[in-house]
Amino acid sequence: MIHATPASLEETFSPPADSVLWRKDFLLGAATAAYQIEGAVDEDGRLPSIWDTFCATPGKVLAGDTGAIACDHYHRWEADLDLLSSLKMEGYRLSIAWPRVMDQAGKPNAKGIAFYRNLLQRLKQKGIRTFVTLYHWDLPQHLEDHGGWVNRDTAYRFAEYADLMSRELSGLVDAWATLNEPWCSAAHGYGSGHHAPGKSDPVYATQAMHHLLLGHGLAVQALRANDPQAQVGIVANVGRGTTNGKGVNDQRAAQLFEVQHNNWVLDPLLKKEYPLALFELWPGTEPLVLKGDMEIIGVPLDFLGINYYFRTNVVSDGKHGYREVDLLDVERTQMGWEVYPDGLRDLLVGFHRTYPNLPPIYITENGTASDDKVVDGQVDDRARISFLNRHLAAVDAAVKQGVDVRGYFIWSLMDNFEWAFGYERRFGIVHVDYATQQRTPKRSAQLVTQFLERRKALP
Ligand code: IFM
Repeated sequence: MIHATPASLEETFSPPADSVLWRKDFLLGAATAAYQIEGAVDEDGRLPSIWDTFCATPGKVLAGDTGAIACDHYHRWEADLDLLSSLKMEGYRLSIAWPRVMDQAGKPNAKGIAFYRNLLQRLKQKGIRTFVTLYHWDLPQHLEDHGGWVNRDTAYRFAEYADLMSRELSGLVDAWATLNEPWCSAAHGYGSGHHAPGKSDPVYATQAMHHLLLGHGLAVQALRANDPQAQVGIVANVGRGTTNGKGVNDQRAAQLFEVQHNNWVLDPLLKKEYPLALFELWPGTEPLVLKGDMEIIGVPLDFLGINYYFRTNVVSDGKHGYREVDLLDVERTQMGWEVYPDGLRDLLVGFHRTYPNLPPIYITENGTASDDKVVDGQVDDRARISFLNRHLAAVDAAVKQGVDVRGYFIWSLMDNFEWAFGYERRFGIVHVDYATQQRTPKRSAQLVTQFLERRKALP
């Protein structure tokens, strides 16, 4: 059964008068990522990435979809930025495709860099604040051929890439994020194999995570040196784990779920250590950590990006771990993910209590997928409107409990390539017809725009 939501939440976007959303300094924007929208995978010297390889491997991506064309943003970027500003978005989170801007020897690719420079200059002219992620999963394939993130050398190559980008684009970026969701890169890319490069070994996963985080710490040093005015941070996906089990071990199972999903990333960044419980779950997977690594990883951050989507119900597996058990009778998105706004509030409040050095937070992704259709030129995405209303209320509740949240980016600006799910799942507030590349703002986009106009008009 799908629980009905009050009509007002589905049809209007009107936060309560005391909501943080009305604060003009609370940034509202939309997010995308390079591989998911750009296309043009072999133009202007772009090298193959692990996602090109993964997509070309039969059975890895739904319907055999690839990012070869995606939203054709590489050719349509000017119109897309006009669309973004017509929606009155105040912030835009995008990512740079590493394989577009550096050749195999680490030399700059001028054409690829020019693409991002032009884009960022245009955003600056439009007064839109830019959050730029350096790594949103598209590792150059030649680095994977040498072991990818399981090879420590990749962390140093990543720092060189960060150094180049922050020299080339200094002054154009408001906030740099080193990595997007290292959890997904490590756990899906090297653990389950559901994402590129499709490796499947828990030892690889923990070692890859360590090198991702090391690369992050090294990159922060370069970013700060080259672009001192920009904010520097990282983006972590977090998941709420709860249990409907009644035993003591079920509570522990829910904790372990969060250790595995959240603390695995946040503890090294904010406490300079890995959670020991992780290695109780996965005995024998401790990564090789060299002297000084944790100091590099734990470098202070200007902000932490949080991506939140859903809650997972778990019970004890009868041994030392947990197993996932789907709850019945809950509202789910096109991804099958439970809609659970309280999870966002609870996690934010929990992080605020757990980490005394928690930096200011931006919600760098939150949103929902639905099977949206254009009917008479309109897209009525009321489930998304309701989702956004409820999750923004959860953010507001966390702020009222003392959490320093400074902004929120809707995932995503437009429908795009949803990784292993190809083009079937639609996360955008703008509909994309992939046959014609026609963009149609959905009702959610129209309502958020109206809200931003109202907010801007306030004294
Ligand atoms: O599309 C992805 C995005 O690239 C990373 N965070 C989750 C989104 C939805 O799955």
